Amino acid sequence: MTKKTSPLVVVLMGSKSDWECMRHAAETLTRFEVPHECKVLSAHRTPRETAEYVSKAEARGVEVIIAAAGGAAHLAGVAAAHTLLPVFGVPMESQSLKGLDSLLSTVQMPKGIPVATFAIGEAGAANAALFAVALLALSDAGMAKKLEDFRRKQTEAVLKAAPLKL
Ligand code: RP5
Repeated sequence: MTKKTSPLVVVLMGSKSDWECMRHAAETLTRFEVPHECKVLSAHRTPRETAEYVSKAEARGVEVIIAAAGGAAHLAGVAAAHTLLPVFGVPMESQSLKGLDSLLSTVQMPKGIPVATFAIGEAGAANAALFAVALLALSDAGMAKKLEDFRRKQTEAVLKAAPLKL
């Protein structure tokens, strides 16, 4: 977390083994000074604790839940079932199917309980955080300015790069 204020965004992950990837979400939130909390809870290994934690998030002032899991990745869907908050799913790359299993498990939510699903792995982790920033920026002019600056610098970096010799 960047500051000792209550978290606006939760980065939930199914296992400690997801952290190496999900730190890209946390680092992005830190860069934008978004108060956040990172938590390991599993839909199948700690089902009761997951339900309890997610159910209480909105009352704590959380506005977005980012949920990452791999394999039969039901964490984001389970989280979404226990809250009205927007849930962003990040599929983790898995050993056997390279994250295709995680992607399909996360994205293919039946009608009624949505999970906004991002790309597999690091890009998804960072983009889920950027999307959370965009959502917060709708009601926070300071955040909108930071996002604008980030986009501008990103564009400048591409344009400044040395031309490739093709
Ligand atoms: C999922 O199972 C986790 O989200 C993780 O991506 C995957 C493997 O977990 P570990 O066996 O490494 O704890 O629940």
